[in-house]
Amino acid sequence: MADEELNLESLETPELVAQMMEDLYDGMAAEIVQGTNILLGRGMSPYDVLTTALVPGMDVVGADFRDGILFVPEVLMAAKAMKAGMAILRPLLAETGAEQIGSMVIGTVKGDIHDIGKNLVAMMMEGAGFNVINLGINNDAESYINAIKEHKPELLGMSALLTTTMPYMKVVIQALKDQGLRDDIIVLVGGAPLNEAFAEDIEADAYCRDAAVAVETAKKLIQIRRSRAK
Ligand code: B1M
Repeated sequence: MADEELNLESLETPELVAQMMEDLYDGMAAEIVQGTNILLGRGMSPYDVLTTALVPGMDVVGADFRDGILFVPEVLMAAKAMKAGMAILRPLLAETGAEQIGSMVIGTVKGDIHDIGKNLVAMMMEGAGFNVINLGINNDAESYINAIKEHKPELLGMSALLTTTMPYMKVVIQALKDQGLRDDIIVLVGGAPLNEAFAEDIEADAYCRDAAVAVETAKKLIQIRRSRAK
């Protein structure tokens, strides 16, 4: 059967998930929206839709981009399809949050326009009950600092996907120190090229491997800070 004739509704869930991974790869946003809605309609949780269909689909895109099989225009189409699915899941993930447990300013650092992972972290944090101020991409130190002064969050999250942009996180942390703000805020960093040693080196409070770890770490460090303040 040709792809355009494929009825997603007729597929069993495992086949539908596999088809969605292919559709994401091909940048077919309408099909991703339809598949996401079908899975939700079948009772799959928003988190499971995200982690079983969308994120693994993007992983395949990432591997083929690295290997020179896919190029920027195709990756942009895939990213657009991913975002179309995330747009459906975002309010649903946010709904699951209980009372507000803290707030976070988050953004991708200067020179870097990757935002899918950062938006995923923002969504999961909202879902866990955090108020999230999402600064978007390409943030310089001033942008982070202005937002921190305005919103007074407990947490700052920084994302970088490029080895050339990750060192900028250190510049932001130095700027926080210069402004006397560093001790008032928990700094979490993440992004594919980072690791724990890097986070330690730049004096961030923690490296978060993925969005779930970001939520866990945020909760843990806020709790520690609050119990110390008592
Ligand atoms: Co780009 N890109 N890209 N790209 N891109 C990578 C990152 C790359 C690894 C691909 C590759 O070569 N294999 C490579 C970087 C190499 C390096 O530096 N080591 C690369 C490159 C080279 C580039 C360009 C330079 C390509 C070019 O122009 N020649 C260019 C740079 C543009 C710029 O930023 N200045 C570029 C452009 C693009 C697109 C615009 C086409 C597109 C971005 C679209 C968008 O984001 N709106 C794109 C994409 C999509 C990717 C890949 C394929 C996928 C990234 C992604 O969305 N992953 C990526 C390959 C890869 O990572 N495998 C690649 C899915 C996402 C869910 O995962 O972002 O890792 P991730 O987020 C995770 C965790 O890392 C963590 O949690 C998230 C969720 O679990 N996390 C955090 C992330 N941020 C966090 C913040 C936190 C906590 C956890 O704060 C608390």
